[in-house]
Amino acid sequence: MPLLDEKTQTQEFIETEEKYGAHNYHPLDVVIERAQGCWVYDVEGKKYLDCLAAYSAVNQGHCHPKILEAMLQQAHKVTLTSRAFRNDQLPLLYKELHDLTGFEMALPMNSGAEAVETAVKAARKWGHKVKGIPDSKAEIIVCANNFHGRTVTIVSFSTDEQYRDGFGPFTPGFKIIPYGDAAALRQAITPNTCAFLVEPIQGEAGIVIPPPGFLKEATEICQQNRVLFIADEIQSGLGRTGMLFAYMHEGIRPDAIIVGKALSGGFYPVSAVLASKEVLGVFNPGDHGSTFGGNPLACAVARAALRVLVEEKLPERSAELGTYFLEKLRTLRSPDLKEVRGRGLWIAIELHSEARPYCEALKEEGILCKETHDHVIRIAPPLTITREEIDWAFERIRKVIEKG
Ligand code: IF1
Repeated sequence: MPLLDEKTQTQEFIETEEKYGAHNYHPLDVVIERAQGCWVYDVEGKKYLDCLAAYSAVNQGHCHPKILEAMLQQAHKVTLTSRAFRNDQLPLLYKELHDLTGFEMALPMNSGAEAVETAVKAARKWGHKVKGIPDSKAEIIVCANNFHGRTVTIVSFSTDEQYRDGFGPFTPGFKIIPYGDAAALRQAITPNTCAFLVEPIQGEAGIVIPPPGFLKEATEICQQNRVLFIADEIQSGLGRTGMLFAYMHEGIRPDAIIVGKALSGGFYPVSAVLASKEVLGVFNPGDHGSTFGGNPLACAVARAALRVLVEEKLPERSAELGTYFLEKLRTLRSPDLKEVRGRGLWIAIELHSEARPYCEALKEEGILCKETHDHVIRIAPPLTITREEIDWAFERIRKVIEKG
């Protein structure tokens, strides 16, 4: 038994982090030192089932050996050439993204927000140069309760006051409609509208699934008005919802999609905009770029991450095991339980009270998950999770939820 004044390693790390780091997060007090598959291990040697998967960036499971191997092999060869020269990994990633998704072209970036910014620039430039919108008049429609990243332009069209507080002045040219409201979309379109940017399922908002038919009607409205339909699949994509992309559940075809997070399996920031030649063809040399965008290390990692998704049939696993997990969670009984919803292995447990205490209690049971928007516990494990691990997790979730 340590002496009273002896600090645990966890406390030491937390104090150092709190002392020298900006406080832009309120993380759970667990200090992770290694991870493998669905499990993470803290500095005290405790293990936890990871039910957040780094906000769906490790769909392939932590430290997947095949992605690690690809990263190490490439790192021994060349990591960064800049786009001033060419490299032997980027064209291969382009081809593999085309073959997998059917989109003609890609523009590679690093973080999700950078890819969203790239999509905004592509849509505006397409609006001005191809659709013929008067210069600097292009408008983009987004949905209330969206989350597309943290840059000043992106929070310019956020409806979350905290994400905007103190960060103005904001970028103009965006209109906000209620999520799921096709009539409002039709109403908001003007001759200057160049794009509709939407999450096929809203993640940060609490895994909010739009009314059936909304996405299909929205794509039809966009086609009728020559407005680009852009799906942000950074969190919902790459198998999370039980299909390769969430938009596929609705039988639609966006004009462009934005990918990130699991595009690298959590090894490295890799993102991209995928679209037609008509859209990405608006970029001329020198229009747009990034020091690390499309670097050979990122491309080698992304190629391996996509190979794992396909070879291990992770979208199919997500569909099968997500249905299994959701059915079990729907047997939970508690007066504090408002709704259990989800698609694939992307599940929300919505409560009447605050979700954070439940997340703290789940941590004590060996499960790591994160509250979103106060009342929702987000359950999003790596897509490599097994039935046995789901059963193990369910017993502990039931203990915490039904104890109340
Ligand atoms: C944070 C949640 C928040 C995203 C979608 C773009 C981005 C994200 C649909 C930007 C990023 C992350 C960011 C992280 C927490 C997490 C998140 F939605 F996943 F829960 F914040 F809302 N589009 N989502 O989900 O990608 O630049 O981060 O690579 O900022 O706290 P990024």
